[in-house]
Amino acid sequence: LSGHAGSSLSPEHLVHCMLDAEPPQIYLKQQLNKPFTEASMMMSLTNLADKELVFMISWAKKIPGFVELSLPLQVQLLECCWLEVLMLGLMWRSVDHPGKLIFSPDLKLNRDEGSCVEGIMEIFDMLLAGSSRFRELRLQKEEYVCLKALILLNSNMTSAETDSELESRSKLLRLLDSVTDSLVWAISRTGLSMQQQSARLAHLLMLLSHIRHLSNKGMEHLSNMKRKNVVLLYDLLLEMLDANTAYSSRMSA
Ligand code: AOE
Repeated sequence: LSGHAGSSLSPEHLVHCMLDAEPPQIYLKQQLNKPFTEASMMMSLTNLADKELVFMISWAKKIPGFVELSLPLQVQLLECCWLEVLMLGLMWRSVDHPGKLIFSPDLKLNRDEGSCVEGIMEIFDMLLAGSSRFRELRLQKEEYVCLKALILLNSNMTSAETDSELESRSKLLRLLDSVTDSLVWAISRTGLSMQQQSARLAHLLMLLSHIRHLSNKGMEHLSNMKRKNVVLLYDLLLEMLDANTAYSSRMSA
């Protein structure tokens, strides 16, 4: 029997599937007049994230073995990791644009543009630092798709397990192993010495802890934004009435 999860996918084939599962580029198609206000920037970002989350669900389902996990586990994994996955995607899109965050082809922001949203520059700086690190490491797309799947599959390692979830959990662990094999395979293509390959694996995996930290900071920031809702909602309503742009009700719920 092969050691790979669910099926007998080779590491190379799994990487191929994950490349195929990549979500499309998203355009905002709403040209808000710069300069941004706090409300208009948050509205654009929320609008973008809303669209991305729809594609994220399709992405997850295309990762071989994911839909074989129990539905509650699938939901739990996505709930835990969505901001990390968005952030890794953002860093990847920004990797060739030092000092800029490429949220979408029509929403490219530099750190100073974050000054209109309270507390966002600190997050921008951490995102830019992550992106620089990937640039420094010359992250390959094959490695990137493995890291993103690892974030998804590793996101709820701390959550309590029940007996009914034991089977799903062992499936999950096998899936994690096969994505890890894929990452090792992707690294092996770089033509580095064995020792350098091990060091690269360590560096890439250590970046995941930075991304988890960033996601926690981002969540904190988002909930602070939500607390300021009274002000924000008023501004949002004003702008909506003015520009007639659609926005998600989630931020104001
Ligand atoms: C990062 C990458 C990206 O592609 C888009 C965005 C947009 C907003 C950004 C964030 C980011 C980076 C961190 C920022 C944040 C705004 C403030 C924060 C800069 O500091 C994120 C906008 C998020 C809008 C909230 C949407 C609600 C999502 C709820 C998700 C959920 O509850 N479930 C169950 C997940 C469903 C899984 C698919």
